[in-house]
Amino acid sequence: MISRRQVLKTAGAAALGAAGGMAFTAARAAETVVLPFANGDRPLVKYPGKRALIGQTTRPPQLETPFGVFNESIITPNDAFFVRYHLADIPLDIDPATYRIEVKGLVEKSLSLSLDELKALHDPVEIVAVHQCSGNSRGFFEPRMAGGQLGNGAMGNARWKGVPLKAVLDKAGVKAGAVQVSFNGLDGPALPETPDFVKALDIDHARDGEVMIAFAMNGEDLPWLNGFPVRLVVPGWYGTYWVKHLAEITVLDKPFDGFWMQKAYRIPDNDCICTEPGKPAEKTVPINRFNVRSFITSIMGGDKVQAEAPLKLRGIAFDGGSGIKEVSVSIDGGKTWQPTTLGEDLGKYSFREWTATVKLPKGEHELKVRATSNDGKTQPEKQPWNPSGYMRNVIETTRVIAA
Ligand SMILES: Nc1nc2c(c(=O)[nH]1)N[C@H]1C(S)=C(S)[C@@H](COP(=O)(O)O)O[C@H]1N2
Ligand SMILES: [Mo]
Repeated sequence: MISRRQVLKTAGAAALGAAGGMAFTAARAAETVVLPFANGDRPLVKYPGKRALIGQTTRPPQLETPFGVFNESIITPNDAFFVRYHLADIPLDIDPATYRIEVKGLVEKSLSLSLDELKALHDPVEIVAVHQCSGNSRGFFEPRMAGGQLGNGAMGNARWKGVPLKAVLDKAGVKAGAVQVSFNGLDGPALPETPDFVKALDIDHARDGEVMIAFAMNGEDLPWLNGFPVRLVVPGWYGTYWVKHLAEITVLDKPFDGFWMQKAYRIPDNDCICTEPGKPAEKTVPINRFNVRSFITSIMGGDKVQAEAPLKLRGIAFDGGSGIKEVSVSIDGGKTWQPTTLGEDLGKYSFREWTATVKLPKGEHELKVRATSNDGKTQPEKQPWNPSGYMRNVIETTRVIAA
């Protein structure tokens, strides 16, 4: 329960005072991990409320989920969920008793909602949904580009619980002429020149009844680093819209003109969502829905398996909300494909488990997995390139040795 004042405490490490807010160092675990690309060495770091995760940056904290976690369960545990921030001045002291969410702009009546008032607006709704950073898997692009060199761990699947954003907007009364709604969290830039992190959705999207102000994740309060006490959940859309520590909602009569919508998080406006490697896009649009992806989780590249024996393969697939229709695997580098069995359906926005049993002759093998979604989309054999390294969804290859 959210009741008392909560402060993010550092575990096993000293908190350091710094200009522009409290920076904190996390305990560094003894181990390191190597992501499978050049310069892939990463420390494992332990933050409050988190198990040891792959450290990408420390100020602000950015953590990636070790890939093995996705084989533990279809729901990603809160303490293993990835963390991404843009701005160094993250909130370190939040009092849920005095927390307020402002709703303003083109509305009949501006609101300043306490957490209790928010919860009283509507019966809680729940949705299982994948949350994924636009730059998930960026480190695998060739040629490489600037940005966080992420492996495949900037994603996770959780059961989110909250209040539909629509209920909040209806309470305020959206006026005619509304075009977009912008969302701002409590974090801010360390330097005044840096633009604050603010995102926006079209008014119809914001009122679709699915976009949610979430206050719980997998049956618990949101972890601090995942947006305590409330965050936006935008099912099927990239994580950049899932504003954490949500404090300000503004209804606008024109498209939001802030940096993080107009300059950042944009993709080439063409069918392949691609450019010639190294070239900028002529025309761009804001990034939006996930494309379809799938992974083998039960074995990792380089693993040794038993030859000529039944080998159970398992993994996950997801897309931007049409749901997974089928998943196929190949044990011969993509020449032939065989069907897999889909697991329990937790909803069209969730990870979907798949399993298959294969038999490998002695030698080295390239295992591949390919998902098709209900809207008929599938994964490409060759990854199209884009300047920001977003939306990677190439058919994944796992190399194993059968002996
Ligand atoms: N307040 C705030 N919300 C934010 C961000 C941020 O920098 N500040 N980053 C966004 C991006 S790009 C991603 S991928 C997700 C990451 O959410 P997580 O840290 O819970 O994994 O938060 C989104 N919401
Ligand atoms: Mo992101």
